[in-house]
This record gives sequence, C-alpha cells and structure tokens, in this order.
Amino acid sequence: MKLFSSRKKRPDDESTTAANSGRQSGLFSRLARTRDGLFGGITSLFSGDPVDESTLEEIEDHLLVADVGVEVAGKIVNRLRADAASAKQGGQPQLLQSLREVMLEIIQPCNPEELIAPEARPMVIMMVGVNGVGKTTTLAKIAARYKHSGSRVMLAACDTFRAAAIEQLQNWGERLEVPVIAQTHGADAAAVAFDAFSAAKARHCDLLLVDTAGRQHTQSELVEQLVKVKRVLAKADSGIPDQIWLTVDAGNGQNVLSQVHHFDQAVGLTGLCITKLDGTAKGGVVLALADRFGLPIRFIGTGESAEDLSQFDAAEFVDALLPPVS
Ligand SMILES: Nc1nc2c(ncn2[C@@H]2O[C@H](COP(=O)(O)OP(=O)(O)O)[C@@H](O)[C@H]2O)c(=O)[nH]1
Ligand SMILES: [Mg+2]
Repeated sequence: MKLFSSRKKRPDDESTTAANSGRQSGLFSRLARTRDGLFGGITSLFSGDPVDESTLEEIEDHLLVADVGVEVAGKIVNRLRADAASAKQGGQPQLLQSLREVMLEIIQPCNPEELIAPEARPMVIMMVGVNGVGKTTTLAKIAARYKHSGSRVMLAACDTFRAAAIEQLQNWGERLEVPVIAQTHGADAAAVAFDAFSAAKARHCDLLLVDTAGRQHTQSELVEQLVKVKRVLAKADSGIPDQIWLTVDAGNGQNVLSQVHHFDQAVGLTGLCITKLDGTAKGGVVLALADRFGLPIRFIGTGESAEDLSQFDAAEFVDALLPPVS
C-alpha cells in the first residue's frame, strides 16, 4: 500500500474540500481560546463604523497578546491601515476580509506538500522536540490516523531516557493495535531506531514513526544523541529519515521560535506539528512561525485523544481564527 502516493486519497482529504471552511470543521470550536484572544474583545470589528486608528491599535494589542509577535502584528496592522485608506476598505466586513487575506498570505507557505511514499521501503518520520510538548501523543495520533486509512504502521520507542516513555508508547501501541519496537530503559536510542527500521522493512510496513527523548535544545549532549539517531538511520538507508518533524506546544508562545531555530540547526527540520491549540490563547504564534520559518505545518493537535489531530490547512486555520461574520 502506498499511503502517501499522490494517486491515493489522503485520510483527511475532506479538509481540502468544502472551501476549506474552518467553520464547518471541528477546528472552529477547538480554536475558541485563541480566536477569542485574538479578536473576541474587539466589538468595533462588527460595529460597521469606518476603521480608525483606535480600532487598529486595539487589533494590534490583541495580536500581541495572542503571541503573534511584534513584527507580524505590525505587518498585519500596516496592511489593514493601507486597505482602509484605499477604496478597498469601506467598513467592517471589509476589515475582516482584509484580516483574512493578510493572515492567509502569512500562513499559506506552511501548507504542507503531500508526502510521496518511497518505493519498496517504509517511510520514516522522526519526531523531535523539548520535553512535554506532545511528541509521543502526536505520533500516536498520526499512527492512529494512518492505520485507520489502511496503512501498516510501526512505532519506534527511541525515548530510552525515561522508562515511563517506553511504557507510554507501548500503551498507545496496544490501544491502537500498532506494533512498537522497544528496548530497555537506557538503551542506545540509535540502535533502537536501526532495529525498528529493519523490523518495519521485514514486515512491509508503510510508515515507521520514531519517537525520541524530549530535551532542551540547549542541552548539547542530548542534541548529539538525536544527531546520532539520524546518522545511524541513514546508514541503514541513505534516504531515511524521510522527514524530521519538530513538535511545539502552542502554549509556549514566542519561545517556540528559538526551539525551531535550534532544532533546525542541529538536525534539519522538514516540518512542524503544533500541539495544545485547544488549551491556549497563544495560538497566534502559528503566524509568527509561518512568517519567520515558513516550514510546512503537518498536523495540529487540539486535545489529548487519538482523534484530536487535524492535518494543517492554511485556509481552514485562518477561518477558524477569525470571528464569524454576522
Ligand atoms: N490539551 C492537549 N494536550 C495535549 C496535546 N498533545 C499532547 N497533550 C498532552 O501533553 C502531555 C505531554 O504529552 P507527551 O506526548 O507525553 O509529550 P512529549 O514529552 O513531548 O512526548 C500529555 O498529558 C498529553 O496528553 C494537545 O494537542 N492538547
Ligand atoms: Mg514523549
């Protein structure tokens, strides 16, 4: 089975149809906190009055509180001001339209390209990130999603740093009926990854998801271990890992920018997963990430259970962040 091939429908293709409406998907309700933080208090957005400086200031303040960052907030407000000054802007519905347009322009580069399945071997995705951001949970959600769509999935427990981490992945494996390759606590993470790839190949899996230990990006010996996992996998097959995704917790706000920078320098990132968008008002950081790095955003997490995962779609995301047009 070639799950990732462009010929095959992706498991969540519905997100790319139906005009990508964030309002029609569950995403709209799940992003309520960020949306309220961004625009909830701005009643003048709906007043129908012409846009004035105080409205723009209010919007800028809210953007900053939602952790969009100074640069992006400035960019957005400048654009709104320019639109307001031009014939394009005649009142509030147009203000919302301008907001939608500028936000979409910023986020659009993060729309992920479809993953193409490699020939005759499993696709290998390695997940990295600091402690507690939701790497293991996100991997399990991804496993559930692809298993559900008929792929053969395997998990590699390469967080050997904490005994509980191996158990956590094994529990997910049991729940999802997905095999987990693990060794004991303290085992060499790179050796586990190597074994897991051999096992995934032998069992004709489509997808191997490699969990890794959480670490601060500033802990150099731990980052070295990640580099080693990557190097050892490449010895097994020069094409792997196919993808290295960084999971970040949206609740960490602007701190995620330095995480992306450091992990990218250390291992080279091909994508991001953004978690905990359900529990934070700082989801505006997605705009900051998009503006600064433009890395593909693969998935967003909006809860703790297996189904609380959405494939990222820029238009849908922007729709879910904006207040409903009354
Ligand atoms: N609310 C919420 N909680 C999440 C999400 N993703 C993960 N978590 C929780 O965050 C905690 C840490 O997750 P874990 O996967 O162990 O993080 P790791 O250390 O990066 O592997 C767990 O309690 C997860 O259930 C999410 O999208 N939303
Ligand atoms: Mg973990």
